[in-house]
Amino acid sequence: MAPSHEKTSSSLDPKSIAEAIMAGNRQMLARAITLVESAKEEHQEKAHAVLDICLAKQRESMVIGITGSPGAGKSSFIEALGAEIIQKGLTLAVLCIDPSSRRSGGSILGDKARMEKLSTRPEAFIRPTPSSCHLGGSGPRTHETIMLTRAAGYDVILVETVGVGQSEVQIENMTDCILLLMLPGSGDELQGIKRGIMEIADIVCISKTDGEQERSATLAQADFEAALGMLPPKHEGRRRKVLLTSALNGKGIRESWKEIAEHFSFLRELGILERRRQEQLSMLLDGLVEDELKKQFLADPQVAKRKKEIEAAVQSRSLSPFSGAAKLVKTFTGRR
Ligand SMILES: Nc1nc2c(ncn2[C@@H]2O[C@H](COP(=O)(O)OP(=O)(O)O)[C@@H](O)[C@H]2O)c(=O)[nH]1
Ligand SMILES: [Mg+2]
Repeated sequence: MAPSHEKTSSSLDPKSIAEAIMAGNRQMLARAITLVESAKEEHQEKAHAVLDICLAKQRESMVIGITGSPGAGKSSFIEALGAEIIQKGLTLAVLCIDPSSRRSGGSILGDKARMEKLSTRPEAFIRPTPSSCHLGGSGPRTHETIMLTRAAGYDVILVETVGVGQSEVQIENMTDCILLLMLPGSGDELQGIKRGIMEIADIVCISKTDGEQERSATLAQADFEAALGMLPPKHEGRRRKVLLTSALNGKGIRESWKEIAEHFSFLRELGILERRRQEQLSMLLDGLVEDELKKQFLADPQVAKRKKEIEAAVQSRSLSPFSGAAKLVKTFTGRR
């Protein structure tokens, strides 16, 4: 028999895995995340069983999205902010779901290197973008990973993500606070920023405001404040701040944490935090049901066959897309 420390998550039952995670076993947490990210059905089933247990034991954890374009300085900012968080006596998990890391290959190492000090700290757990993304696996399953890290008891969970496209909505649905990192730029450049990402930000930090950038940064700060002022408030009664930061010399890092902590006090005092989390779970359920239904529908051979016929009928204008869609869905539901 293999010594117990060599036991892989695949040789353990879900209950043992969940208990090990909740007892603070980091290796087991890492393995469970791998299980969650696996595309294999048997792994998924097991992962779900682990999640069922873990969901009942969620720590309140502050879940914070750190978002911004590639190169904005997110990883470096997290390294600096992480040190501040640990100094406050809190434990920290960092989840990186930066899709640009995938595209450029080697930069996963880059991210880890940028969190060099943090990655050696026992208080910090760092999970870079999974390699399964390269291998055509399921890709990062951030919701599940957050649930596992919350069960593991981390006080703070930082999620590094590029704020582009669909991920905007996703990150909004799984975090309590979104910190947007922007490079110091002029008002003209500001026009190019997607409105969507500004709308979901709770805190804006202008990064790399050291050296030659120091002076232009103050202008950028005013521009960003003006831009935020034109947007409707994200939470009534809470003004969104724009801070000047530098991961290089530590400027604004303490203030950033202070702002995050204040944001959480605000959410807690008004009962928003708990309400949001309930909503997030419902939204997750809805989304998963939708995905599953779509998957089953599209995988159905009868549907595939009928779809061709209906499509041809629609294209030849002998059937409207409206009646066609109703017919096609009926092929699926009528048999159940
Ligand atoms: N001068 C300066 N450079 C920085 C700062 N933060 C990050 N950088 C540099 O900007 C580049 C991108 O940083 P990184 O943290 O990987 O950005 P990410 O892609 O958003 O995670 C790296 O070369 C960093 O060394 C900063 O505060 N000041
Ligand atoms: Mg990065």
